[in-house]
Amino acid sequence: MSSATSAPSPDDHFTFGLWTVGNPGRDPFGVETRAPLDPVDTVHRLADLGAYGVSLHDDDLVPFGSVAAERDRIVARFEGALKATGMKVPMTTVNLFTQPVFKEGAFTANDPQIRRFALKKAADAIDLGVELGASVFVLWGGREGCEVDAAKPIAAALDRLAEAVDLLCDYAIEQGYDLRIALEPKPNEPRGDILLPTVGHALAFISELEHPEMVGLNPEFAHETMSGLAFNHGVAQALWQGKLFHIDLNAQRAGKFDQDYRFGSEGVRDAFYLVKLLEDTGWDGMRHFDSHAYRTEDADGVWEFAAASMRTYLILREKARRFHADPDITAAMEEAQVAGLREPTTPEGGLRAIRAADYDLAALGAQGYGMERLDALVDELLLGVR
Ligand SMILES: [Mn+2]
Repeated sequence: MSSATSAPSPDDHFTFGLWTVGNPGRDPFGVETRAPLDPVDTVHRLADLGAYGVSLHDDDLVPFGSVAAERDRIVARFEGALKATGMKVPMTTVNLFTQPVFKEGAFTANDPQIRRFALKKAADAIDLGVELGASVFVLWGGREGCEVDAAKPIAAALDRLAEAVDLLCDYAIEQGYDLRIALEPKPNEPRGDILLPTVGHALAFISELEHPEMVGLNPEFAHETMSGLAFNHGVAQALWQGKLFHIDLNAQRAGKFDQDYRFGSEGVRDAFYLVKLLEDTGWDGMRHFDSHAYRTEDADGVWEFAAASMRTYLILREKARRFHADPDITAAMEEAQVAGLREPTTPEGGLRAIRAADYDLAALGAQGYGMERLDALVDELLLGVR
């Protein structure tokens, strides 16, 4: 049996948000179709399936408004499940979007009192994450945006967003926490437009922060695809800039609502190139699924969804291995001059030599690259006939 069909193991670093398998099937037009899950049961089920760990929003584990004693009891019980299973919590995040208080924004709400409450909640969530062993804290600003442009000067909102991230970095430093912050871009939904809509916007924003070295990205497949962008290109640039701190895997069709489908269920080719990128570059972080089962599913369907998410990743990982081992693909890549791109452009003599040289434009313009053949070979690989 190939490794594609072997069972997932903790070494594969698969993680799931508590909110993913715990998604109760609610949508804007319909109520829940599934019962809530106990986070302790979720940890045990995912451990049985071969996952490495779970991630969570503060409110996924400790219901909003819980008093301190209740919080401590819940956390202790959850830590018991982690200990019993060996499951880890590599990433946590803060829910700054569900409660009515955040309807106009959190870190970028017009009302300073709301911004201060959001920071208090985020600092509490950082404490919780560190207590659970997390080294990445994700900030997804779902409510940081607007529908009424007249009511939200964007530059001022970005000032407040930077101020909030700076304060949280200062807090982590003061506490001596080994923690990095990962921003998660998204173009829209639930707000009409959201700040830091793409990987590119977020990378540029980070350069304006007081502690840019502590802040990176948690890009999500669905979110970049919603913008019509190539997710694997965004991830490649984040890696290139040393800013891939975490990643959210799922599936999405461009031009649709935020679908959060099971990884690989749409855009298999995009998913393949993403997996190939992560594996080729030796990504040693989490393969984190931020997705949910279809609303049609009962509890059995949810665990099928979780198992299939990991299995699809492993199949694509095996396809990436075969890509490199396939002599026809290797030959087609040579014809496509792929290796030439790794060669520095500048010859001895620099720009002066470049300007002095003659170029056979007719020959350069006439050469073929054989990329149709290369592309078709990749299709054959993905379709299982090579
Ligand atoms: Mn996400």
